[in-house]
Amino acid sequence: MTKTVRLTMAQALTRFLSRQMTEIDGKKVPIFGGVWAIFGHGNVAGIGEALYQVRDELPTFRAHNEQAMAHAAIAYGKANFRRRFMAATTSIGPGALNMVTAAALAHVNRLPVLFLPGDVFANRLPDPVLQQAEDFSDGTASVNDCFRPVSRYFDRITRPEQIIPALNRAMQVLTDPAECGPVTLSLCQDVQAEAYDYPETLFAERVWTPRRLRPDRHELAAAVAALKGARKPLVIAGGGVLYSQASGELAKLVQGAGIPVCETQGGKSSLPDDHPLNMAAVGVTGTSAANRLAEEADVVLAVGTRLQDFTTGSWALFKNAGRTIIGLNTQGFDAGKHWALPLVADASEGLAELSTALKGWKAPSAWTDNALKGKTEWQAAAAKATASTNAAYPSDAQVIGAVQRAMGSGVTLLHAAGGLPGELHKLWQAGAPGSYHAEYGFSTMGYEIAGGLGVKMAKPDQEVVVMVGDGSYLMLNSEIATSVMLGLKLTIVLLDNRGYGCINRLQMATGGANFNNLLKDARHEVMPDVDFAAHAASLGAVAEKVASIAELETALAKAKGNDKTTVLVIDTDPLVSTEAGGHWWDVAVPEVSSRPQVNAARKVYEEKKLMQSFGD
Ligand SMILES: Cc1ncc(C[n+]2csc(CCOP(=O)(O)OP(=O)(O)O)c2C)c(N)n1
Ligand SMILES: [Mg+2]
Repeated sequence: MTKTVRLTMAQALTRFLSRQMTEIDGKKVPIFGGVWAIFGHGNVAGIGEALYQVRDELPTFRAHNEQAMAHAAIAYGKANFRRRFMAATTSIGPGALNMVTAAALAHVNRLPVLFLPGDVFANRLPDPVLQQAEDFSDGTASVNDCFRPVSRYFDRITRPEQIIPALNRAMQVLTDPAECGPVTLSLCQDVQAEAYDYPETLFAERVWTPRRLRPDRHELAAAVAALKGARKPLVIAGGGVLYSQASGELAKLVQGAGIPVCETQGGKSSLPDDHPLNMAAVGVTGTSAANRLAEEADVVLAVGTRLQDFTTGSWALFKNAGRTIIGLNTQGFDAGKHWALPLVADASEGLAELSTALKGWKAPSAWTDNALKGKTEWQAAAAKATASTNAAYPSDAQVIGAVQRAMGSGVTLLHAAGGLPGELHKLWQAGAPGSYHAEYGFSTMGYEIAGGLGVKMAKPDQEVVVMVGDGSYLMLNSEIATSVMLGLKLTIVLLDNRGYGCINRLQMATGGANFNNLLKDARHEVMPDVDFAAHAASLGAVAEKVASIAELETALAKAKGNDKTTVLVIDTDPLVSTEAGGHWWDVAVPEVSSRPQVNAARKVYEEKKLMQSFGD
């Protein structure tokens, strides 16, 4: 007879989560770093009671906003290279839906997170309950169905025993490098509290190790043949290099064969910025060093990248007509994109096998030397953009220079939206793998501060520096208070250009009037003058407004000694961005307009569109 234990569904769930382990550096650790929770109707009585039972093995953390706590959970998974992750639970209705945007963020970025939103009563007796939407024609619909398209696995638990196969499936998805993404177990509130005789074996300790898929023989042979025939090979390193912790194998391959490397937003820090073969950022926000190689490359080895438009310059970047793209990716969907030669494998395993097969082969030295020269030229341009200044309104690049000088490359730098991603991708000199944390798959405003908190939980000994614009800050800043409460220090640099600077620039570039982006161009009775330092201080942070780049550097140096979250505010220029580097990006310009500026922009747009290649 199977031995059983009588538990509520929620108790079974939390007990199960607390028994899942992984091994990091030979040490067994819980795979779940904890559970973020905002309680309410639909989770306080069920999941809330169950989390209390396991609070010593599976800590619960309280936040101020469900989207933000989900950001923290997701950032934790990313900072752990997807080897460990967190869960997040909410009440039904608004609490649950507040996590949907974060679910999409994790879905796009292929990051593991377990969502446990409360759901309506499975028995429907008290319907409609508080916070329940009513569908006139579908009795099974609930607002939590919104999680379906943004979850890699979605299940609604309407009977207590359903949690048994659901947890199995959840763990498979969370730990599978190819399928990895958000899992949503939507927990009907009555079912959370229902008891069932669960088999004791469900709660046995399990140790999950990452699956490292090795390449198929034929795919490997085709990739090796393509690379051996290359005159101008180039590697694009994406986030998959970091998740696979393949930096060592990447360095070995490219050093052996003299192949230059460029990095996507997700893949930046795959090699340190000062690695001679690292051409750094590629694409729309790329360096001149990387982009001129991408234009000419005849074989592009794309490793662990989704090849999104910022990487490919909306498919106008690669100009060598006879080029071959090799897609080394653990996920077949990505490996075969744009008719690439697929090489389905874990990045580390795939790179190792390519190294072995290419032993003794070298790219033509003229190509490698040309790359090194291009890097030197780029470094001079970047140094100019980031140099110190006395300007009253410095550029984002000049602020980045100050942060880099004050903090070095040893910190973990985090950003997500606004003008900063482009500038940081080009200009930040990253150190160790994972030290550059960008959320630029979904580019969610409001990821920054909560994301920083998640990174700090994953790397408590690291200085975590968050760079954020005034727009993103105003959208979601509440977890500053949580960082103070948990004693998890962040250094937040807030660039106040009084509006949505990058969108204003995009508006101008597409012929638009300055309209509704900068505060001065928005309908107003009173011009807002937000005192960000006072605001951050009210949340418990150490906060200061600095008047210059020099003051910022001094304040950052001082902040290193603080053990409390520190917010440094600086006014910046909304109109300037770094001219050097970069590439065209496809943003559709209106075909007809009464504005001559729009018509002129449309003409340029139509010319640029001709650079795009289709069918590859
Ligand atoms: C949630 C969300 N809403 C809207 C956008 C579109 N968007 C991208 S950047 C941006 C402006 C960001 O303003 P700020 O943080 O001040 O940065 P700045 O552009 O001024 O550098 C907007 C509205 C987004 N990425 N995310
Ligand atoms: Mg701004």
